Amino acid sequence: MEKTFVCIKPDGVQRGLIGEIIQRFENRGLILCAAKFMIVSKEFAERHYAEHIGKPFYNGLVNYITSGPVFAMVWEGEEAVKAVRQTVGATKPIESAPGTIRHDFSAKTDRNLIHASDSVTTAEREINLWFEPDEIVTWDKISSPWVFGNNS
Ligand code: FUP
Repeated sequence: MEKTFVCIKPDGVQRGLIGEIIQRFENRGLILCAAKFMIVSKEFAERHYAEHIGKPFYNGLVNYITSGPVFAMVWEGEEAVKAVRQTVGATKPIESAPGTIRHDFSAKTDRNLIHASDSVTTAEREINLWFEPDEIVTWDKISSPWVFGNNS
């Protein structure tokens, strides 16, 4: 099954939304494989956001992600990258669909609460950046066949 990387940004942590966000992914039947509560250094933030270097919002973005603790996670499931992005919602909260995390809890792009990998390739890069292999737990969740099972 596919794995994806998710990070609850400092505003999500400060606003007490860790539990709510985890609940939404669990509700979809996704499987938690890794989790880490940490403060991101400037150097680490620059590696994570390397694709955005030079963009007008880059410095602010690095300041934002380093401004307090974050909660980093790996979630697994069929089409986990797409499923998580759908639950997270569009980058700009004002354009995100009702029912998504960004719609339901945020108001502007500078405080959009959460990061999620945008492709399988990005997910692999981000998981390897944020977690050591022995921090990732691959396990059989007994409810998974009731979520990801096939009728064949
Ligand atoms: P997303 O994948 O939805 O988190 O969005 P991007 O990877 O495109 O952007 C990463 C972060 O950069 C966003 F969460 C917020 C910030 N950003 C801006 O501040 N302004 C922009 O125009 C685009 C992104």
